[in-house]
Amino acid sequence: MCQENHSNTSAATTSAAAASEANPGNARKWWKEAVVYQIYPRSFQDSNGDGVGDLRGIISKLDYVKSLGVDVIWLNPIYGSPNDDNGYDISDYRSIMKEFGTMQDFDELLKGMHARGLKLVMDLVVNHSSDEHEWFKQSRSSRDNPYRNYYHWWPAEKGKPAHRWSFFDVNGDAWKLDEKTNSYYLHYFSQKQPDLNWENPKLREEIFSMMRFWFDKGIDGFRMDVIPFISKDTTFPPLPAEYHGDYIRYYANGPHTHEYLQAMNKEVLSKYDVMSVAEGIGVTTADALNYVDADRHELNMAYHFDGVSLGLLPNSHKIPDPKGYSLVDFKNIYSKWDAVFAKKGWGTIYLGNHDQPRMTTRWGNDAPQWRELSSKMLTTFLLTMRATPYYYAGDELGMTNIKFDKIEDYRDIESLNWYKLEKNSGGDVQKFLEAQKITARDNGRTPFQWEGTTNAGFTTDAPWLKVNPNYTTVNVAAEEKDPNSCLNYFRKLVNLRKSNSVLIYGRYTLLDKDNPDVYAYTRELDGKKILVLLNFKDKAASAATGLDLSEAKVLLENYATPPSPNAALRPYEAVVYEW
Ligand code: TEU
Ligand code: CA
Repeated sequence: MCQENHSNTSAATTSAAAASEANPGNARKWWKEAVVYQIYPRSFQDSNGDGVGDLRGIISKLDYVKSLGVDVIWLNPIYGSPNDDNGYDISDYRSIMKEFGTMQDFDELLKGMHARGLKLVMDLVVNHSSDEHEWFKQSRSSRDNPYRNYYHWWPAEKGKPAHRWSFFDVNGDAWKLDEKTNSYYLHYFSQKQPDLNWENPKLREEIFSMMRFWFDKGIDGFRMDVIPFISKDTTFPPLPAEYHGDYIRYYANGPHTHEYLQAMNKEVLSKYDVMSVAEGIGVTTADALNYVDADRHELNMAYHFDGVSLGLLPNSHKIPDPKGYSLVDFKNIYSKWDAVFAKKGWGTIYLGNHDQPRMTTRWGNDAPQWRELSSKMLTTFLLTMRATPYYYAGDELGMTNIKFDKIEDYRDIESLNWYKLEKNSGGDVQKFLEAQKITARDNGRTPFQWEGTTNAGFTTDAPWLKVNPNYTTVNVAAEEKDPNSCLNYFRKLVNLRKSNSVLIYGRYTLLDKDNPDVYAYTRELDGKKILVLLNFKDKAASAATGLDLSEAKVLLENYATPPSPNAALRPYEAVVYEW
């Protein structure tokens, strides 16, 4: 639900609107024209009845994925891992996690994707490895082991190193004392995810060699996990005052990040026709082009966190603001990011992924009467902006948060450790659990809902994470039969985007910027003009676009009956006009 809240960033919108006098001639690339569909392998389809999704399960669903009209599949990590963080703790970068299958299964999956004209982007998780990786086993065994400097160590006799904040540690402490060599090692994430030392050229070469291994197998790109964090000032000074306690910003501004990414591009990426996208944590509009300006020969795209962080209380464990979020702020954020890439670089756009709750719950309205309409409205936003859409599997069905009541139902280390941290520090665990119903990552990781049968057709065994009870109505089988379903709306919208390059490359202009209910914007290219109207509220609302729509043509609309051009928009109404 969103709440009116006039922010003081309207000036930014004006400059953003002015600045987005885009150079529609941005160089055309396949990855700019693609729709990316993200599959969380653990939750997509279980082929062998162990309750965990796997590669053969994905193989069995490739025709479904193809039927969506998408072009690229982003697969979350499938490498050898003890799954402390569901595969984001890699113990063998050149093998397939045993729960997910074998390298032969992978080869068949890749072949099946390519045979259908689908590209595969894998997850590159190289800020850290698992503590069960051979490198770390060697590194921690002695101070003079050849692998010692593959990680960041601090000899205990020098005293405790300056504080570093950890995302997942139950004490928020990113330094762990390792008895064997009486030294601390650094882990921005869990204790089982030690940070790799990118200042070591041997480690960099190991990573580049591993990347070549996968590119030589034929994959089409990498999504790069927390890649802005890879370079560290290894003197580990106290957090510089100018960061005002913002560790994430400090982590993202390491001394050699861009040097290493330029080396990665020169030595690996530039040798293949592949795409690269940074998980741009800690990256702001001020430094985004440093990563994706094509003239810098680093990466192609980055995704930001400004949008998905909106409406959360600051310095909290993702506690939603009781006032909800301001649509005016939402519009400003996505408008300013469009302006960043008006002339150089290229943007991405997403609302859902494996780290996010379901977009319909977080940004729309998952009440039964509004679920479908608001889901289609949000999908319209994602597929009509000037950026490559990263669309999360299940959102095409209008899947929603499962909203667990008990901590015992959670599996995500983030929720489990934050709960312990709250409990140990005397925090309000009930308030935390209430907030997790809206923002916890596990809400986006519940099994994909294929059918209205047991476990939604995801598995024949007990699923690793509970299935949302609404699977009986929210599922592929039911939605295939309904021409007005979220699923079929998604297909129409993908087709609309891909058959109208104005929706890909066209200049974006925000209209009626202070409207607290409606997001209105135009896209223009070579004389083609599109108007998108999105009512983000559960009530009628109008937009002052200043445009004469009497001759406008409705290209797509999320209600069964056509809109009245001069009447107010109906609740959660989305309309795409050509005018
Ligand atoms: O995410 C980075 C990250 O910080 C997220 O965990 C997210 O910002 C966090 O949930 C905010 O509370 C990447 C991966 O996408 C995530 O799944 C991993 O857990 C993390 O890195 C460590 O690899
Ligand atoms: Ca399985």
